[in-house]
Amino acid sequence: MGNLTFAIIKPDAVRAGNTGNIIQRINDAGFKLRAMKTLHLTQREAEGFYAVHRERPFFAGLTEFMSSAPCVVMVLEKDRAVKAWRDLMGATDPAKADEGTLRKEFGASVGENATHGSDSDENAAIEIAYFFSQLELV
Ligand code: IDP
Ligand code: MG
Repeated sequence: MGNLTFAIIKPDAVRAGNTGNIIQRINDAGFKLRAMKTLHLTQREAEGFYAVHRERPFFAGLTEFMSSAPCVVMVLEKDRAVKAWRDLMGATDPAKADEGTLRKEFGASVGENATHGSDSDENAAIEIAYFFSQLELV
């Protein structure tokens, strides 16, 4: 599982028309796209996905945002995929993200920051299974 991670192109980036640009960057960085689909989460589904954050003050805003418009969910493959994808995304707050990262380029704020990435192999497996069946991983 160490070579897989779970990624989302969040509603802000989809709405802004940056889906294609972000997929191009994923491709250029050498990730293999194992699965991808567009979907519009319900607030309940967003709450399930972000359940670890339910006590945080931003939880209601986060789940409302994540269910506000369609997003693109993906399974990415690369050596040490979790770290590689987090490096490409950059810091959670786009204002603090390094030049050349996706959140620096496409993120607007700490909440609306264009992309999601798993933070561990264990959570990658859980997040992949939340959105995809084994049969959907090519
Ligand atoms: P990560 O996405 O870089 O792993 P987490 O701390 O896991 O960051 O937070 C999950 C998501 O919650 C962030 O990507 C962002 O959309 C949102 N978020 C995190 N911290 C804040 C905050 O302080 N205010 C508003 N939204 C936040
Ligand atoms: Mg996180």
